[in-house]
Amino acid sequence: MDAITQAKKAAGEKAAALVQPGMLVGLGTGSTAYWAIEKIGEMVKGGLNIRAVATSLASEKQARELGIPITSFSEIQQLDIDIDGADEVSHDLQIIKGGGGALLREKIVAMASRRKVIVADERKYVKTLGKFPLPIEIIPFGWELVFRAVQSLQGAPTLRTKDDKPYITDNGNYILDCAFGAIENPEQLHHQLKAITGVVETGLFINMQPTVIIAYENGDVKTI
Ligand code: ABF
Repeated sequence: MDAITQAKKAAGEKAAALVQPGMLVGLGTGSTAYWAIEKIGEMVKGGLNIRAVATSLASEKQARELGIPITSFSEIQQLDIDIDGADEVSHDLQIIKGGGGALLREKIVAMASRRKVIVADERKYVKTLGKFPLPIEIIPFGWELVFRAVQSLQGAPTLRTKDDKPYITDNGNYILDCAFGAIENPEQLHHQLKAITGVVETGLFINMQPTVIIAYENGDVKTI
């Protein structure tokens, strides 16, 4: 296992250790959250009694295969803890997510969680957001209008594709990856984007006061 994967695994497992009996847990998406779900699966096999809501069909499949009981917001009102990855985490704990295409369900789950835990390897921990192109989820109808509106905000958008066709999210929407460059005021940009008709959600997770677990290739794991 290479050093980055070992770091992701360490971060995911440290987050999983925060899960207590009886908790309602949000399960994130991506290769770091993957390790938290694996560890939680082991804990469930060992008798831990929890229920979970997954942030993607992929994470739900992984959880079910591990025997993690899955619930939904038709049965519960709030989650106790959400463990998820990130594409960038700024030093003032603002976050870009969505590289994995799951930003909408991730934000719904995060907003429904009392405690948000972000797990990431050191490469994701940055001074200022924006080196990673900001993903935004948009409605397919009239996507070209949203594309042009993002261009007018200097967002240099790209329609995300898969197998030469538009990438379709678990919710049936498209994603624009927007290269704004350094994002000095993420909250302002988030609201500017949300004001565009056809934008469903942005990958800017702002002012969520997350617990952030950063794992380093040298084996250190830091909780912020
Ligand atoms: C998901 O995890 C996405 O929001 C984010 O893009 C991704 C990070 O991926 P990884 O953990 O695989 O680096 O939450």
